[in-house]
Amino acid sequence: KESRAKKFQQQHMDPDTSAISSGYCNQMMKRRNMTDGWCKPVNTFVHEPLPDVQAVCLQGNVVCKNGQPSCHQSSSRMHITDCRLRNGSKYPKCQYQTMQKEKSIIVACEGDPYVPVHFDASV
Ligand code: U5P
Repeated sequence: KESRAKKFQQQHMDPDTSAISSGYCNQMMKRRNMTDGWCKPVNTFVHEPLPDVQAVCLQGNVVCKNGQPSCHQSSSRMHITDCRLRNGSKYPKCQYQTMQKEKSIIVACEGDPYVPVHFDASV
């Protein structure tokens, strides 16, 4: 079984994309297997190097949305793309809105090495 750390990378890491087009989310949500069996409603991709995102686990400790204490907020803003399922879009035709942002990210971390395993929010 795939580790939670690898799944985080599959669902949320896209360091190397230079230009984001309006079809980015439609393509990426499918390519990264988030439209299998359902349309995942919201998903964020981070366009920063993996070591920079892993380093967030050493940055400000915050409480996660679910109340767990293991979340961390990046001290710098990061380039991200939020994918949001369009109103009325129904599986299997998952249609997403693509929104580029520069925000601080909040991730949950676990393990040894202590690495991101969940994307909680951007602020
Ligand atoms: N999610 C994101 N970015 C956000 C908020 C949520 O990618 O800004 C994804 C995460 O994968 C999260 C899932 O685990 O949506 C469910 O989020 P929530 O409904 O628990 O906030």
